[in-house]
Amino acid sequence: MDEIFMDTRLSEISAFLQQGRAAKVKDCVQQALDAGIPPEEILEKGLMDGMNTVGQDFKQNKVFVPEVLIAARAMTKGIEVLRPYLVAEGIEEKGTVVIGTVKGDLHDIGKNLVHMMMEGKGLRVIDLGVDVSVEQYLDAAQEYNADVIVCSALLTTTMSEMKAVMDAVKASPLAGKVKVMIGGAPVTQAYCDIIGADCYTPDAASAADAALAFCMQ
Ligand code: B1M
Repeated sequence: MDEIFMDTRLSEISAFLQQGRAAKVKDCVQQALDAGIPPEEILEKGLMDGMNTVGQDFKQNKVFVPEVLIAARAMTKGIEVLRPYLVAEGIEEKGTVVIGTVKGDLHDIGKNLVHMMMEGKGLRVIDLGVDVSVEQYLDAAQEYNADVIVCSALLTTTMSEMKAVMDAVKASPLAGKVKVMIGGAPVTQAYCDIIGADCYTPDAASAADAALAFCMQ
């Protein structure tokens, strides 16, 4: 494929996302797919590129919460179009994952991507949504006989909830049976080591690989 053509299409998606133009983002993502641009490229160089720019602008007070929210909605619309291309349908389930964004945290775009990539690997994903308490993670893990609990956090102020989940799992009958994976923009391998979680991954694709590996153990 012509690289200039591809870069132009992806820059267009990024720009429309930054402007919060959901319908345009949706159309452009579909057009890019129809033109044969790989879904992973559309996700990373189109949608995520746009959202990263919005994040930087937000940090520098160039845009504010309403604009960020509108951009986030546009991103969700774009991801909806990509979903069938990223998730393989009708494959045998290889394990069960309970996922959620930790208590106090309402960011869900990254968590939804992790969800989608894990489904794409043939995992059954129980999504508890956002603002998930320690008890909700543990109850769901028990109810669905989960292999893995996945915690996402986007705020430095909510990361400590991951330690609370870890401590609760260690003190419960799930200890040794369920793996706890953590991730999200402020989370690091060093933090994972400190709280004794089983795994940290920086992105959704590697989270899906790691969860699958735990389920196949
Ligand atoms: Co918020 N926000 N936000 N926000 N927001 C950030 C996170 C921030 C970094 C912006 C900034 O200052 N530059 C900042 C946090 C600062 C900090 O804590 N250090 C921030 C802030 C301050 C806030 C509020 C406090 C603002 C306010 O009200 N004054 C508020 C908090 C609300 C709350 O949660 N209680 C708030 C609100 C919002 C919106 C509601 C407007 C909206 C969220 C909408 C939604 O999610 N439905 C929003 C958004 C969109 C952002 C930014 C701009 C983008 C986040 C995003 O969706 N990125 C963000 C800035 C940024 O991150 N650049 C920001 C795209 C997404 C694909 O990436 O979620 O990182 P991400 O996921 C990645 C990886 O992290 C990883 O995989 C994904 C891709 O591969 N990953 C995992 C995620 N979870 C994983 C779990 C895993 C593994 C990997 O488990 C194994």
